[in-house]
Amino acid sequence: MKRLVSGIKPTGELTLGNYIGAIQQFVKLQDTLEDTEFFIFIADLHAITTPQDKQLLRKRVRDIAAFYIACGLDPHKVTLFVQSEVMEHALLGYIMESTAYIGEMERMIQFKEKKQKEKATGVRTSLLTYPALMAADILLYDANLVPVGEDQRQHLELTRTLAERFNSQYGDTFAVPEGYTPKVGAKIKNLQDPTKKMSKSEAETEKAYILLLDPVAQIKNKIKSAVTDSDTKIYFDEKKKPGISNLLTIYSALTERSIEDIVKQYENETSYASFKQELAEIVGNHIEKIQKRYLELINSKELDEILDKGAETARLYARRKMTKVLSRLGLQRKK
Ligand code: ATP
Ligand code: LTN
Repeated sequence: MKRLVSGIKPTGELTLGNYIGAIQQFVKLQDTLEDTEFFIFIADLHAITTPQDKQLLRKRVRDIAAFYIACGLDPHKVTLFVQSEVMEHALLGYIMESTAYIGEMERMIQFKEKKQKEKATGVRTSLLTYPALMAADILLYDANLVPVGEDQRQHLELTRTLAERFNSQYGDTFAVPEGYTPKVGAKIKNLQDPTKKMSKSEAETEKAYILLLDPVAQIKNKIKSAVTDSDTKIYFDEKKKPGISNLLTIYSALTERSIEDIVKQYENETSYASFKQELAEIVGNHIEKIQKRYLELINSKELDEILDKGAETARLYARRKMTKVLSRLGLQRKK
C-alpha cells in the first residue's frame, strides 16, 4: 500500500485556476490511483509564517475543507484534516529543525523571495524553518508520494535529505518520499491579460480572475468579457491567440472534452460570441453546483465531523510514528 500526502496552505481565496490546476487534479488522483492511502491536510501552521488575520484564517480553513469536498474529494477515500489539530506535526517539525542545518534552510529559493516581501513587517523565524515543518508533515505518515508544484520541489528534495540523514544517524525510521509530479494541471491565465497566470494577488482588476465564491452571474460576465484578439477564428495557439487558447483550456477542463473536439464544434463560427456565451454557461453551471454543495457544508455538522474524524485517524498514525522517533532519539524516559 502506498501513501500520498499533500498540504494546502489556507491563504487567499480559491480561484478557477486553483480549481483546474490543483483541486481537480487531487480528485482525479483519488479516483485513479490504486492501493494508495490519501492524507490531505490544510496547512494552517504554514499560514502563520506570515501575518494572518485570525477571523479570516479560521474562515479560510473551513472554506478550503468545504470546497475540496464540494469539488469531489471523497472523505471515505481521503483522510482530510487540519494540520494544527494533529500536534505531532509541530513536534516532528522541531525534531527536523534539529536534523537540518541553517545553511540548508537559507538556501531555499522560496525563503529568499518571501524574505524580501516580509521585510517591512519583519521576517518570522518560522519562514526560515518552514521546510522542516513541511518535512515533518510528509515523514510523519511515511509518505511515498507527494504531489507538489514546481515551487515546492526544492523543499521536497530537502525532505529526502533529512529523512536519509535521520535514518543514517539514528537507524531506519522514515520512508524516503518520492517527488510525484502528476500530469500538471493546465495553467489558467488572467482573463484580462492572458499572458499572465490567473492570480488574485497579482491582478489589477477583479475581472481578471474568477473566484469559486463569485456570484454565478458575475462569473458568466467575467467569461463573456474576457480579453480575446480581434481575429474571429477559434483555434488553439498560445502565442498567437493566448486569450482564446486560455478559454479553450477552461472549456476542455470543465467538460473533459478534448480541445480538438471543441475547436471542431466551432469551426464555422464567424465570431466569438456563441463560443463565449456557451463557455460562460458551462463555467457558471459548473461552479454553481460546487457552490451549492459548499453552502450545504460550510456551516454544517457534517463538515466538522469529517474534519474531526480526519484528525482522529491522522493522530493514530502520527502518534505511532512519534513513539518510534522519540525512542530513536533517546527522548524516552522509560524503556
Ligand atoms: P497567488 O494568488 O499568490 O497567485 P495562488 O493562487 O497561486 O496564489 P498557491 O497557493 O500558490 O496560490 O496555489 C495553490 C495551488 O493552485 C498550486 O498547486 C498552484 O499550482 C495552483 N494554481 C494557482 N493558480 C493557478 C492557475 N492560474 N492555473 C493553474 N493552477 C494554479
Ligand atoms: N508548502 C506547500 C504546502 C505544504 C505541503 C506540505 C505540500 C505544506 N506541507 C506537505 C505537500 C506536503 C505550499 O506552500 N503549497
